[in-house]
Amino acid sequence: MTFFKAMGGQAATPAPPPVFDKPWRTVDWRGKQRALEKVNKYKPYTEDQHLRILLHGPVGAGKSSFINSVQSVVRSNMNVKALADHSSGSCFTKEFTTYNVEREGGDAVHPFVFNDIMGLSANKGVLVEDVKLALKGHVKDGYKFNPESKLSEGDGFYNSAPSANDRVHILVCVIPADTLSSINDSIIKEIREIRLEASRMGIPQVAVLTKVDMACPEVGRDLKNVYLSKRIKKMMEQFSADSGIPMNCIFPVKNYHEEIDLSDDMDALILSVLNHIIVYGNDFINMKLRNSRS
Ligand SMILES: Nc1nc2c(ncn2[C@@H]2O[C@H](COP(=O)(O)OP(=O)(O)O)[C@@H](O)[C@H]2O)c(=O)[nH]1
Ligand SMILES: [Mg+2]
Repeated sequence: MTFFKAMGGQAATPAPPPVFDKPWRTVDWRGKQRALEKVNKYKPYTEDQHLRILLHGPVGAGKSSFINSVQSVVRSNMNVKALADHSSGSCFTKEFTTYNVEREGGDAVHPFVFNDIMGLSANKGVLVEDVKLALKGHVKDGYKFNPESKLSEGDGFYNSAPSANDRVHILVCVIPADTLSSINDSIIKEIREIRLEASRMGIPQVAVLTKVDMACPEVGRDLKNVYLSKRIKKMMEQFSADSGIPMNCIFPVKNYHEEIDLSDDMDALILSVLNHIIVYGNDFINMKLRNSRS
């Protein structure tokens, strides 16, 4: 690496290194089993309750890949039901679908579910109004989002009496690190709008910054560099400022996309965000439960 360049006989200032001396957030890279146990032990307070996690974000951000990754990590087995779209740019996820996560062994499911909403995009994504309906639990499984008009109350897919299981307990914004800087302003505006609506309902929110392997060469080389990379930290700070999501609720991950075997480093980051999602989402479930009893 050339740190010094001769310029008119004078040495130029050395380029600052792309990494910090110490990681700015700690990750237990060897704590996979502990993190997995935490996920496995999770049980909502009431028996038939489950925690509904709604993912939203631009098309191609890695929402489907994130669900796939969670399913793989939690089962300790690569998930072959590939939901991810390989030709990014189009809206692959068109129907509102609830995804279960199987327990290891495959004979039972975890008490948390995902919904992967069709990507936001400047002109043909899901309407913000529909996302708001989904947050409240008004959108039934199988509904095909229509970018031109919102789901109306008379529609067969409109759930007029959502149960505690139908409503969303945590909103997860998924954004791609590699193309973050070129995300359209109108998409950022939509993300803010959805976030504000969720805040009004008291729904907690986190953001997942995907594709960190593609956004920084140091991270691409070794995922353990994720909290050493100045570039990734800067991206997270910028997104935090733009979206209003605090830094401590933003988590970088690398999703499974081309790997054929599980990797402990990838799992550590995926399980870290999943455990935070479960804790925040469960707090909201309990808050709702207290309110309904008082
Ligand atoms: N390198 C890399 N590629 C990813 C990652 N996450 C997703 N991808 C790829 O990005 C593309 C879009 O992902 P997808 O999950 O379909 O995005 P969605 O539209 O938000 O559901 C796919 O080709 C994935 O394989 C990641 O963390 N790193
Ligand atoms: Mg998708």
